[in-house]
Amino acid sequence: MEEWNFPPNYNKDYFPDPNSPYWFRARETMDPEKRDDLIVARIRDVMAYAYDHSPFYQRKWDEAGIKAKDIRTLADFEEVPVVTKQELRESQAKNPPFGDYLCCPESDIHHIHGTSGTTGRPTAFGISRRDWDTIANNHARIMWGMGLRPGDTVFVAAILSLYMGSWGALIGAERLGCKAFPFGAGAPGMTARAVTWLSMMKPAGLYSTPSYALRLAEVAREEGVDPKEFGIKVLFFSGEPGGSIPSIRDKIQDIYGAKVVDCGTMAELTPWMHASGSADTEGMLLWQDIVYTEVADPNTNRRVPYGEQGTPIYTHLERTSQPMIRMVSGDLTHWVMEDNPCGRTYPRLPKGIYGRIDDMFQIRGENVYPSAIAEVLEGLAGYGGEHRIIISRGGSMDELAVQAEFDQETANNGPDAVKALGERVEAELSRVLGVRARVVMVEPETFPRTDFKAQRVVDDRDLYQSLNQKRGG
Ligand code: 8LH
Repeated sequence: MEEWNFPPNYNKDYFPDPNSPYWFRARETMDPEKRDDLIVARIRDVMAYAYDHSPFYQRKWDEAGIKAKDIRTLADFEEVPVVTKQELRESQAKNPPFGDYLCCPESDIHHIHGTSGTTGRPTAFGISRRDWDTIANNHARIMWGMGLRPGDTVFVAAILSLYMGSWGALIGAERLGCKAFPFGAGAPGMTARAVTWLSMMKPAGLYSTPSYALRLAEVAREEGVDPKEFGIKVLFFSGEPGGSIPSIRDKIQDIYGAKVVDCGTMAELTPWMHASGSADTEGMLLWQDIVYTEVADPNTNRRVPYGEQGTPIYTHLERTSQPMIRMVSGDLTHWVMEDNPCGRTYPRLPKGIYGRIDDMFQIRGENVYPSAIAEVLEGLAGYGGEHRIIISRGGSMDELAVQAEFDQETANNGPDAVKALGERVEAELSRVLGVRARVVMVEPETFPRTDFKAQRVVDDRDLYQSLNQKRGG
């Protein structure tokens, strides 16, 4: 089988037939049942390796009475306890800096990275030379599937410090034989400079968050440049919902005249592109031979049937420094198993990852996702590109308010046009979400834009409750 070994040891000189849409045809197109059998065997290898090298996994599995050799089916694997982010943080607090799930000697660590979160103890990633190469090979393979080819220029327009996303895109581009441009993002004036560099370099591929691609397009237009002039073929996005939300995806494809591919899971799971669309398949394919993904009931951590929704649980099949074995994401998605237009036989997330379960809120009994509100707004002509979602508790029930920008054209058409747009937004949100939202239309450019992942929810409920408690209410 095409370089499917554990521990992995990829041939750095390998390239597929230039006419093949697949990097590894057999691995990508095999009978899924046969793949599942191979995955079960690989899970045993990875578990035995992690048990031998990490007190963390020894403790966890001894307590659960589970041994690698007992895993004979994917259903058996569902008995293995999940790993949470909190456990990783605790392990690193007790065994600094990499935790007792580091499975290689510290002297093998080739790169240190870390989580980009701003609250609480960050998590450190210690990535061995072997894993660094494995990540690069996996990402090159998936980027080949997106249609990128050796010699293409790939422009990484995302923060290059504490964000694993940028590094994965960069090393994948390098392994693919591309001209990799680690441009970055986040410094003052950088977006305008990106416009200049994109016009000069005309990259085939651009990596960013979806929010930042929209921002970049706004700035390009302010600079008098049509984003189509960049000549981009593929925009590949990760980090937040957007790439699989039709109204957002189509808008960005239209602005740039390029194909959008959605990819990305979590920094801990790098190669995070293991959930990624391809040149011909929308949504996200689960490249199960790299990271085995279960979409599971968040209460039982057991797989839900195809067609249903749940939280992704991820298992590295190719990492050896900090392998994640049943790491629960806390995100929500739904999965299907259908024939994919690209011929790959992987399960798929047709609507991508909706967002974190924690980000979901309930308004009068309805579950509402911030990404669903973005989807509605992006689909309406006249929307100015940013919004805020405010959840408050006026009386006994939670209330939803949306502040949405109108665009310059609507502004030019006067107050009646703005009012009509507000009514359309309100009607559409109520139709799609099933709850009424109070909509306030605001001037173009009211809200700051992001260089990274959008943060749009303002939750006033705690404030309201604490005020109430102070009053003795
Ligand atoms: C997504 C998506 C997506 C991530 N659609 N939600 O993607 C690059 C990796 C490195 C990354 O973003 O990792 P990080 O910073 O640990 O964040 C993980 C979370 O980001 C993940 O749990 C999701 O909630 C979100 N996310 N890619 C929707 N394509």
